[in-house]
Amino acid sequence: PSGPRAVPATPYAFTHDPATTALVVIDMQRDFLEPGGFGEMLGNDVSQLQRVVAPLSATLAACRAAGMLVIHTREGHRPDLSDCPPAKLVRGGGDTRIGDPGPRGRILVRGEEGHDIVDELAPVGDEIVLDKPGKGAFYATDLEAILRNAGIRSLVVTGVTTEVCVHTTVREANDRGFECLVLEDCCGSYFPEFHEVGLKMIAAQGGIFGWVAPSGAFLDGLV
Ligand code: TIU
Repeated sequence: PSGPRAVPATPYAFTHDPATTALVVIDMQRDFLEPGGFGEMLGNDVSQLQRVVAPLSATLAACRAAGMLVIHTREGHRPDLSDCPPAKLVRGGGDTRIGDPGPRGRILVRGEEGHDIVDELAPVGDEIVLDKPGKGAFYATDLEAILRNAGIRSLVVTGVTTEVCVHTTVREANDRGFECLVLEDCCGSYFPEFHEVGLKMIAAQGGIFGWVAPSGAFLDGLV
């Protein structure tokens, strides 16, 4: 089918048209999902994020088949770290820092293996890959221009981590007038309780900055 459809969601149905909806996949990088990267450097158990890969892979395939705009983001910095705020560079307190060598190359640096997206979710064809220096995908990027030029009104937001880059991006998008549906099983956190409460914060107060649904509810209405 074509045209608008309603996805059963919290706090109420999310109405969108796939022709004006983009799938946004946030930071599904080795640096966050695999040992030896930025996520582990910060003291996290990176295995917590693995459960996101399978449902997100299925969602990505369905959105591609539906002809939706797909945008992948990656958090990271220029090799000379000139776009990394000193405050971010020193944060974390560990021995290893952004830019230091790791098992998959320099940590959180563009062009390194660890910085790239995991194989299962690799971009295909002309899908947009957007490099961002911060947590939000709108900060210091051309994301807003890309979305407006493509006539996008709604975002289906996925990726990691729920309460950091996903939340920041959804807040930024909401303030810019985009309607956001967050797929609960397609995002994840190193802290299960932050994931749960992070999702609640989005949909509370009548959907204060978005909607939340399982990917199945979104995919059921897509094809
Ligand atoms: N540390 C953490 O939870 N997240 C990040 O640093 N970046 C993203 O969420 N992508």
